[in-house]
Amino acid sequence: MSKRKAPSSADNPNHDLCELFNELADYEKNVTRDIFKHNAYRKAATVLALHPTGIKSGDEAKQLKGIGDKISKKIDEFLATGKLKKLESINSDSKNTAINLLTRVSGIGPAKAYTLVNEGITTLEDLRKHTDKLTHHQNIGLKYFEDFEKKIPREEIEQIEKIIIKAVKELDPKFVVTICGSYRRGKPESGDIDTLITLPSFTSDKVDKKQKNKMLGNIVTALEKCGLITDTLSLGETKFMGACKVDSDHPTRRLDIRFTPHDQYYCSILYFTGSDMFNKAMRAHALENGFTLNEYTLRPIGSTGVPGESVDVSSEKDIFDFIDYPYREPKDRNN
Ligand code: 8DG
Ligand code: CA
Ligand code: CA
Repeated sequence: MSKRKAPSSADNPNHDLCELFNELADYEKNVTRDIFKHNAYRKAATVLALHPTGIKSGDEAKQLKGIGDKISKKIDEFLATGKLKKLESINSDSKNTAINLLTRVSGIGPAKAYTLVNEGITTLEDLRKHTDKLTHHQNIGLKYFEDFEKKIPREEIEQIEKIIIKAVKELDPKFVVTICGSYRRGKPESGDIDTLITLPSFTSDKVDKKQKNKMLGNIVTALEKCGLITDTLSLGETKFMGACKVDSDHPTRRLDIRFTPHDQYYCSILYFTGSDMFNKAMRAHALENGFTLNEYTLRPIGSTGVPGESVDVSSEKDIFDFIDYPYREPKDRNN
C-alpha cells in the first residue's frame, strides 16, 4: 500500500488548500494519532480537490460536504494570511517533523517513528546508521526511499501489467490478472501497483492453505525469474508485498499482489480499486440496506444482527445491485 494521501494535483484550483489539509491530516495520523481528525482533514482535502473552482471563503467551502465550522475558519485564515498558525507551530517542532519524515519510509508507522525519534534517530542518515533497529521491510523502505516516493506513470504500469500477465499465463493460462487501485480508476499516475490474481477453479470452499501458499509463491518466483520483482517485503498465503523494476532506466516501484479465491474476486476487485473514501461510503450504504461488505464477501445481516451466508456475485455490478447503490465505473470512484 502506498502511504495514504488525498489526491491533489497542481492544476486543481484549490491545490494550496488541499496541501494544507493533507499536511494537517499527516500530523494527526503520525503524531497525535487522532484518526478521527485525520479522516476529517483528508475528507476536506478530497472535496476541495474535486471542487471545480477556486474557493474564495470559508463560508463558500462550508456548502461542501465534509467541511464544517473549524475547517471553514482555517480556510479563512489561510486565504487572508497565506498561512495557518496551527501548522506553523506544528512545523516549528522538530520532533513533529522528524516523526513525519520517518513515517514516509515504507514499513515505518507512527508508533515506530515515535520510538525512533525518542531514541534520537531523526533523519534518514541516522536511520542508515541504525539499520539493526529496523525490520527487513523497513530496511527495504529505507533503501528505496526516494524511488518509492516517485509517482508511477500509467504507461509504466501498463508495461508491468503485460510482464505479469505473460509470466503467470506461462504458469497457467487460466490465471486472471487485474491491476486495481488508482490505476484502475484511470489515474495518470499511481503510488504503487495493486495486483489482484485469481484462478476460476480456485474457490474458497476448496481452500487448501498449502496449495494456496504455493500458488502465490510460484507466481512470485516466476516474476523474480523474469527480472521484474527485485525485493520481497513480505510473502504470505494470499498477499505479497515487494518491489519491482521494469528495467535499469526506471525507478524501483512498490508492488502488491493478492491471490484471491474466485468467488471472492469481485468483492476484492471492488475493495482494492477504491478509492478508500468511496469504499467507506459504499460500505456505509450497504449497512443501511442490511448488508455487510468487505474485501472478501457481501453478506446480508439477519434480524439478530449476525451476518448470514455470503451472496453469490459474478460481477462488480452485482454488488452494487444487491445493495441498491447506483453503479459507478472505476473512473468515477475517486471520491
Ligand atoms: P495510490 O496508490 O495511487 O496512492 O492510490 P490508491 O491505489 O487508491 O491507494 P492504495 O493505498 O494503494 O490502496 C489501494 C486500495 O485499497 C484503495 O484504493 C482502497 C483500498 N483501501 C481501503 N482502505 C484502505 C486503507 O486503510 N489502507 C490502504 N492502503 N488501502 C485501503 O479501502
Ligand atoms: Ca497499494
Ligand atoms: Ca495503489
